[in-house]
Amino acid sequence: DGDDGYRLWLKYELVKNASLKAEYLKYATFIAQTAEGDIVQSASRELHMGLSKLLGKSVHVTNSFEGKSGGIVLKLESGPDPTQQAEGYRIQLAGGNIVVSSKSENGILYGTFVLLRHMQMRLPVKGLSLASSPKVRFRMLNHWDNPDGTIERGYAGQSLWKWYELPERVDPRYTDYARANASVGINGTVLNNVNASARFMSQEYIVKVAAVANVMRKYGIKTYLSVYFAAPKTLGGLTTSDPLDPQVRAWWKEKVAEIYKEIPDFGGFLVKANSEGEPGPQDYGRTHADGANMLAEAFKPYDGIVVWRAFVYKADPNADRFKAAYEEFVPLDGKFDPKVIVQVKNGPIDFQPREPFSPLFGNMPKTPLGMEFQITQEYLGFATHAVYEAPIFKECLDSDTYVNGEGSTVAKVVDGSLHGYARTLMAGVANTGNSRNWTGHPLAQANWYAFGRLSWDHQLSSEHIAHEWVALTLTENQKASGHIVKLMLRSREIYVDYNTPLGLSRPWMGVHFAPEPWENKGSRPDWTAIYYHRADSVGLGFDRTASGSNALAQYRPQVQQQWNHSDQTPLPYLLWFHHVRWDKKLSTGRSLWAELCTRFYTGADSVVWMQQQWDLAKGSLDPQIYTDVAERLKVQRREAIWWRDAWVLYLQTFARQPIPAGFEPPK
Ligand code: GCW
Repeated sequence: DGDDGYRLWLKYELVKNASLKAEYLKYATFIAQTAEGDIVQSASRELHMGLSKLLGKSVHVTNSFEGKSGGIVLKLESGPDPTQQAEGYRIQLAGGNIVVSSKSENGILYGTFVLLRHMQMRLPVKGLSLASSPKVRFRMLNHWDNPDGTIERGYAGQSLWKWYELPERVDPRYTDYARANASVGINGTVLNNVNASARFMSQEYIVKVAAVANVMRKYGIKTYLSVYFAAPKTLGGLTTSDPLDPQVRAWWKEKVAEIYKEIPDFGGFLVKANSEGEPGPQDYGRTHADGANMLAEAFKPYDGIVVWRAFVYKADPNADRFKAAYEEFVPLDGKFDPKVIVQVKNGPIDFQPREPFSPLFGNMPKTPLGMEFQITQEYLGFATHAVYEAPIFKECLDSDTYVNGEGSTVAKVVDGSLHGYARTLMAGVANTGNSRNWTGHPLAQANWYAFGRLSWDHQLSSEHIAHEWVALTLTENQKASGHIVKLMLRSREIYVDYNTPLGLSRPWMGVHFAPEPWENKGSRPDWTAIYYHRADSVGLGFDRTASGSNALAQYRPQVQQQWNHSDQTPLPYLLWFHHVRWDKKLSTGRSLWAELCTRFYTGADSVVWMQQQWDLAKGSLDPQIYTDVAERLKVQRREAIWWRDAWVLYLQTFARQPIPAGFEPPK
């Protein structure tokens, strides 16, 4: 029976080890659901289903456990406990039962999934004592899904949301989507693209959204919408969308009220404004703060929030796009309504395979800054390249901004501990679609999983998460899982080596897939690869030191020190900050040109190593999943060579040097 990947990491395979099974069965004589509510109800339903698969036993659900032992108790904690946040959970042994408790229904659900995961990982019950609270409050997915079912930068089929069937028909898959998210602690979802259609603000769509929200609610997930800033004009028929216009403000207030009538726990708005041609407050000479605060005012009577994106840059060939978000947003610090969170992409440009952290982090102490990661592989080979992203997320979160001295990591900015933010957020641009296996590439499921786990606890290691995911999803066999985890952990560096080594970025034009490092005349001046890599007869790379754009000045001196001198800049960041001569000798002993060639060639060859690791696991894998990944790795191998050759041949026209000995020149 082939595995179609639909069940993700929630497979609940039968426990075969007899003594372990006996241990689990000791606690499987009843499930006591001692609290009421839809979310707790979901928890006990999940537990019932999970145990029936794990243990082959249908465990009955009761609502009390007085004097009984040998069961699993789901219960709300009463009384103040400062160590536990509302959504935190505790799992303990007490009175011969496993007790899953929390101050909130959400926490009970999260604890239940953790208990199930514990059994999926085949860990003992003896001494069981787990407790955890999320480090970030809003943990959400951003879908870039359009009303016509297409997904911007989506590579796993069409949208999960079937707008034409809603609200009457509610696809059962929405429930499985909600289960998967809740199982990793995600508590919010923005259903539509930030390049937003005003249609989502119409009554017709609000009731459709409400039908999806009804499903999400049962799993502790709030529903959000992206909004089109000019909707008062295009949908409301007003003459303006000026955020300071009283009629415009009234329109949004009424709109938000309409939404809350249908969705009483609505999460809020996500806004892309004055970015890549989207309308915004600057169209009326107003600021981002004016726009965001107008929306925040409309949410005053409710719990909802406004998430305002900082992804902005202008089509100016003489400006450095790297600096744009900082320049527009830092002067607004302190001007935003408390309901606003500014959402910042991890890097200053745009989800490149490797970027330095965005200099906005740490520089807006009075404004909650949320993190935006991209789970979908827009710049990471779509659904044919295997790239495990946890190391990308971690690299950014662990970066030290030095804003309050050493140890002021990006993670501490985002989790609010550095500046005392009242509201904290981590968002991931979803990689889901209606492919049977959700993400197209089976290994891309790990990126969804990893995002969720890190949004809950950014201190988890990439390796820990990979081990978990492989055990839950692919195989219990230790040796096989060792090979796969190794493959996953190296996959990002391998991709960088054949795609954008040494700090190169954006070798692409519109589609963001094929190698296009050459100049694209006639497009926007900043939408051509040469704007980013600056190849010329002297060398390669973007000078962002004081002799160039001086973007480095946006960082604290300790950070500048790391990147200021080309001799000391770690090689992964070299060309982000320096224009380096082709013949310059690097710390590896090779010239820039030779080092580039080495990376392109070894990167492409390392895909063969990935194939070998995957093959070594073959005997322990489901044949269908094995074959799917094996075939995608073949595509990746072919495309890695394509990348290598395109770059090498192109850069050679500037470097005018032969391919170093030992590497077979492209034909
Ligand atoms: O990465 C770029 C993408 C656009 C995207 C934009 C953004 C949703 O190429 O497709 O638009 O970023 O993040 O707004």
